[in-house]
Amino acid sequence: MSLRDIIIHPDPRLKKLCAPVADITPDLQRLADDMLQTMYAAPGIGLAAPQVGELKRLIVMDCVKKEGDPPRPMVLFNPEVTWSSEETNVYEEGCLSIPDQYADVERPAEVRVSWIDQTGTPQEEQFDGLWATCVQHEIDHLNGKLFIDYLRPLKRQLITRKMVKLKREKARL
Ligand code: K1U
Ligand code: ZN
Repeated sequence: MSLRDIIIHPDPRLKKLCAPVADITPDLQRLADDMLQTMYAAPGIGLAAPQVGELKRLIVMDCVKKEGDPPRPMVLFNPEVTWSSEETNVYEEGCLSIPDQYADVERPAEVRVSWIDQTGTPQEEQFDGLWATCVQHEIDHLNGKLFIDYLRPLKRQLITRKMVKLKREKARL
């Protein structure tokens, strides 16, 4: 297993539609393991393949919050929202590709999601709370959408300018 570099916005790879995965090959299983390790190290509660430069429909997440509760690392290939609740939730979201920036985003409070797991088995589950927010945030990444795309243009531009400055400073080091 190895840590992958997380791509920082703005970057054209974060705006692309990712391709579905055909078979769960050993290379894809390794990518999923690397992504989980990268997510836990960041630390984060989710990560999508395009954030590490792989334009494939793969996300990982673990939204277990309570200290002492066992971790629940999840690997989702080709995740699809099959049902969304009318009821919505507002959650202050962050993104590992947009460090230190947070904003309220409104999304369906509950979603049902189908996917293929790491063994190639189809799965379907209903998510609520932080899990629902996170899985929608990660699936958005697979469609080239970032949480700042839900914000007013002025706020989005402000955050993007801050990220351009951050990337320039990092490149100088
Ligand atoms: O996709 C990502 O960039 C990961 C992102 C997921 C996410 C966070 C909040 C709402 C929706 C989706 C993160 O993990 S940002 C870091 C974060 O939220 C966190 C980090 C440490 C402990 C708890 C949360
Ligand atoms: Zn994100």
